[in-house]
Amino acid sequence: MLWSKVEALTRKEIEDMQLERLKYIVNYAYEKVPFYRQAFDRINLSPGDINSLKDIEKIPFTTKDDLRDNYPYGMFAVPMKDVVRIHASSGTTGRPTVVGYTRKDLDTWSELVARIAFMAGAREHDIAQISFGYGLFTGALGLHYGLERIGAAVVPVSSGNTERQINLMRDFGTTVLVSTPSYAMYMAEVSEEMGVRREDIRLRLGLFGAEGSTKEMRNELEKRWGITATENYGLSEIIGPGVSGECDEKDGMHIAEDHFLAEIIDPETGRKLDFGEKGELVITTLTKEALPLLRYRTRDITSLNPEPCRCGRTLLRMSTVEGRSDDMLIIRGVNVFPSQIESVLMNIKGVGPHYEIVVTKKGYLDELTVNVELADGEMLDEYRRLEELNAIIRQKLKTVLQIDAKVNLVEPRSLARFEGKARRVRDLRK
Ligand code: DLL
Repeated sequence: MLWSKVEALTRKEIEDMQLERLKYIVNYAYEKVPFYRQAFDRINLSPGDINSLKDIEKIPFTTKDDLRDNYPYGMFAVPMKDVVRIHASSGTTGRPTVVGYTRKDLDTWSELVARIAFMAGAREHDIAQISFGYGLFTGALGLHYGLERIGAAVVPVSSGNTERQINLMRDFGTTVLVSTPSYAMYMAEVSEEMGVRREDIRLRLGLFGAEGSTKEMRNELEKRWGITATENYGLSEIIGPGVSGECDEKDGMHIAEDHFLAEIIDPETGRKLDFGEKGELVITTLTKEALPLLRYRTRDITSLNPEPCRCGRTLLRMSTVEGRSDDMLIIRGVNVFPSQIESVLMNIKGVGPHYEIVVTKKGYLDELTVNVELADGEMLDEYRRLEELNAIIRQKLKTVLQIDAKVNLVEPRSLARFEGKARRVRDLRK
């Protein structure tokens, strides 16, 4: 079942709609945002030069630095009297990225989150526990209003206080869990420790997002909770959650193409890549009022699939994000994504889903260390089995990454747990 007819338009229909909206938004951004006027004027580009979807390639990219340079409201296209909500993403360094919404933007946002939640299987009879942190982060309020729009009963518990989360989940009969995948994993562990029985929990669906997770990690979440685990994607700059999400086929995340035009580029050269090719996702907002962004570089690495889905939807699907281009580690000259390491670990029996990646420098040489928790702590007493397991992991990592890694098998529950976005990489080289 579709939430909206737009989800099953033909490619021609969706592209016609996109072109019309693209022309409008380019004009709008040029007229209302000095940053864009200058960027166009600098290269002698006029909004009237955009007459086909391909013409978008004439437009320069927008980056996170542009938003930071215009902190806080410099890229807004409307006066503050028309802004009704502000969010921000903290980032690890420097100024936060500030985003604004008009009333219409909020309406679009709720609609798009409703769409991805419905697509994943959420319905009006559901009880949805939002375990994202409420605040400037777009995750909690985004899912909150989207799920309300579907008619689900929203429980705005926020993140943290994990035992309480589990108690509420049991007592309130939560059926849909909204959180990061890493927090859902942590919650599963706490629930097991509390001795909560499966039959006392009614959870059936996970809406997971805001950070990368491998298919293997989501399979593990399905097993532990006895649920369907879906993932969805978004970023504050573009709107927050609601940019794309999986349907119940769980074979790529359908992009809301009526509101966002997606491209894939080579992050090194900026050259546009074809369907199926892996590169950096670039998004143009087609309908945003407060903060229109043209060709925004998300830094997220993915690919696009135009094949209609078995679910009947025709919206482009983006693959699970492999990582952010700025998360990519270069170790002894080799590109390594943390997600590759996660995939390897999740396929090995005997280790759990909690791990940490540490990169150091010894002399001139980079060293990669992977700390991973044993599933069963008793193994620590059996030197030979430990050595065998360690050798297997090292060998599999080497096959996938092409470099040697040091592996430490550590006690269950000894590594950090996360209530929001996980931070699994420590790069100590700088
Ligand atoms: O994380 C928006 C969101 C909230 C999406 C809740 C889904 C659910 P930011 O805090 O601005 O916004 O972070 C955006 O998070 O550029 C990606 O690098 C990463 N990210 C978000 N969803 C996924 C995902 C929200 N499904 C940044 N897979 C993005 C991988 C994701 N990375």
